[in-house]
Amino acid sequence: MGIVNVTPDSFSDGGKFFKPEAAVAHALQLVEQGADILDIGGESTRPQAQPVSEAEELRRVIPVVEQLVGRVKIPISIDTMKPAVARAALQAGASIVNDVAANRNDDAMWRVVAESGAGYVCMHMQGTPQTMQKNPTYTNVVHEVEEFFAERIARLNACGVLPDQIVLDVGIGFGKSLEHNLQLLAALGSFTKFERPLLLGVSRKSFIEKLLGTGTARLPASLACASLAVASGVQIIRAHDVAETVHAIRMTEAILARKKE
Ligand code: 7PJ
Repeated sequence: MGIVNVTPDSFSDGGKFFKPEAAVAHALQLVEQGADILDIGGESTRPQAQPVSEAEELRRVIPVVEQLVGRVKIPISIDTMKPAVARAALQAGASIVNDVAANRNDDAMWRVVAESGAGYVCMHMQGTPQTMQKNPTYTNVVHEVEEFFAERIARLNACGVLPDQIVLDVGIGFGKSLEHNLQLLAALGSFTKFERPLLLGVSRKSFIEKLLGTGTARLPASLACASLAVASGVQIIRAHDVAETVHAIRMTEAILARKKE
């Protein structure tokens, strides 16, 4: 899943692809590099990012979705916390809703997903982007994320979202300390028990520098996580560096295919 940020303030490539034409050109480049899904986002969810109005988010992402739909064959995902943005993007031809705010309480987003039959990425977050990194606290982060998935799958089903529509994501960096992130990465295999595809987003995230030191290049460690994730049963890797990530995944898969049972 290649990341297409249409934002002026995303932490890693903020501003670069803010104009629709630039975002579309970047997305097409990610397709050439081997992306199987494009994830279009118009609101930064980095810690303490300022919320974006619905009108502004629609203005950012809908032209990009519209232009890509006619030009790429792969599925387009909309990275949004807003039901109205999800609905408009699906109407424009997107087919997956990537919901980092799946810990919400109201069901408006889920009704949009149920009505459309779209794919739905259910990501775990403790808190909100504004508060999540203040003091993330868990008794057992792996168990708590598992409980969250079980509870959300039941709630989604009650809203008419079928199990087949759901992808699960532990939400690395969303209300998690370095230790929490590492424990979740070590336990990725345990989330396969839900028998749903797993998605992982680690690309260029700040926990890498927390472990390895400030100023460390983030790509090598991102690739290490991607490889480990694939070996643990994760099917979708959300990445900025698509060419490099595809190579890391292909190598991992080639080795896994030769593993003796
Ligand atoms: C994730 C995401 C993630 C999913 C972002 C960033 C922050 N969506 N959107 N999973 N991260 N599903 O790219 O670092 O981990 S935005």
